[in-house]
Amino acid sequence: MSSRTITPKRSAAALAATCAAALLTVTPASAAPADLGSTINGNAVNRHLIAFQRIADQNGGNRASGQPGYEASVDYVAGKLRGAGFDVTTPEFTYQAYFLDSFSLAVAGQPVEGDVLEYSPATPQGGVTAPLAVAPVDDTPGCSASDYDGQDITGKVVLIKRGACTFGEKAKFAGERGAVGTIIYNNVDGALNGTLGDPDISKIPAAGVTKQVGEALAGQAGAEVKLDVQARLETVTTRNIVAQTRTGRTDNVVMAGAHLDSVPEGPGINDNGTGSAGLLEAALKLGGSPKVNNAVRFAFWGAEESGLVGSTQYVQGLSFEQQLDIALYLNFDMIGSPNAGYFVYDGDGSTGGPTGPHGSGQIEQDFVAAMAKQGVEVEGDEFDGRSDYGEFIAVGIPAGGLNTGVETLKTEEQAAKWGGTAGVAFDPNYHAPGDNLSNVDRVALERNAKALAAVVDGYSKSTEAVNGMQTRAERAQLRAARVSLMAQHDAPVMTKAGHHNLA
Ligand code: DPN
Ligand code: ZN
Repeated sequence: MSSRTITPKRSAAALAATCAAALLTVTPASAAPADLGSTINGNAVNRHLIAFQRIADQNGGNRASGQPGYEASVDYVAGKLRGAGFDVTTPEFTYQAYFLDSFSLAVAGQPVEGDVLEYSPATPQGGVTAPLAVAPVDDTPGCSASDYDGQDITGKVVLIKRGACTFGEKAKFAGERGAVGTIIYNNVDGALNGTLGDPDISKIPAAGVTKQVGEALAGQAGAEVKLDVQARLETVTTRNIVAQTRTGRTDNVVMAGAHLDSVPEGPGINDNGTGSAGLLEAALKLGGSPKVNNAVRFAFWGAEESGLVGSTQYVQGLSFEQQLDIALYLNFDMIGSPNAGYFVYDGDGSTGGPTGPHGSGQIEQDFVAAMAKQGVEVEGDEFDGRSDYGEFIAVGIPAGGLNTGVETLKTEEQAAKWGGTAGVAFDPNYHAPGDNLSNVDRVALERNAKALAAVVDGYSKSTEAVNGMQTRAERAQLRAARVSLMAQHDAPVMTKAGHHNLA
């Protein structure tokens, strides 16, 4: 095992002093050098969270991409990484962001509780007023234009049940048959929280309502609907941070990332101050020129909350050879949820979700072991496409990582195993103003940060267990096979963090 610090040449006097100091410690001479995980201290990680909270407080309460709180977060993180001697760049990128100015929905003169679907076109000023039509409720409601064969929906607002295809497709088909708007209702309890997926799919405005509201509206065909959406697309310029060690092989890079942006609604301390803080602290402890076999590249992503934009553009901006230089990718998004669970991305598909690229099962095992070492039993978490590993696995790069749970409710069994409260979300403040410094589980944060550092440390020495003694040609072949497999299956995923585009 290598020591983390490079031992400088020392004078005889300094050496004598060091030896004397060593004699005073209880560490046996044979003790292995500390691994990176054991150098991580929860208070040091928390200090970065305090910084993010202050940055949000000084910048309108958020750290969202395109906003000053994000820029200040970049300055803080990049400054620390530069200070630690990393090779740091902050590549800029742009994207189209959807801004909603106002939304209202009324049926038969009564206001109806609902929300816009992300990327819904705006209505004219003053909204659209039209009679309500109800799409047939079958196994594939509104999933093809022929669903409207027996019905004239021209000039109407169509009510469609969630299920079987994307919201974007439902809106598109209704628009093709002449509808002037659509209301999509949930098929499970809770808000629909939907996105059309992209700004071009639908020509007609789209609203989302709960199951209860939708079922009530289904009995009101012909009633007058007034839907008013004032929204716009704007080009946002923002950046990622990419910091690499100056040592280690650059053709077998260990990559680890966390998104640094928050949603506009709050300071984003758990989501994802925690992942950023843990990753930053591990980088600072590793240092810019460690004695490693493989270079380590840390990424702090921008615009994750706008649809995984920073990580996606980063991966797509690399040539195939540059992608091949990346041995694996590790992701850390929410690692201090206040009602924490302990989740490791399910690389081998054993929980029933998609299997990660070749090697992802080994990464899963290495995280399981790093948590077990701290006495924590974990559960597998599906690669559901909701965080920045998405584009890495799409191009066949083995991936893994940790999270402590999002909006899902903790079960009795999980509460018995991990503590916390059953029937309450892992993070009740997810994407809300309450995602602040008061609502973090610091024990979970420290454990996850230690595991993060331990696993990064291990791979900086060798990735053989993940990729084998692969030749470059073998690696290329495996990744190409993976990409074509993904294309065949056309795996359904959520395209925006927390915003379903699907049934
Ligand atoms: N991607 C997270 C967000 O930023 O909203 C939510 C999330 C984290 C979902 C981890 C799944 C796993
Ligand atoms: Zn988020």
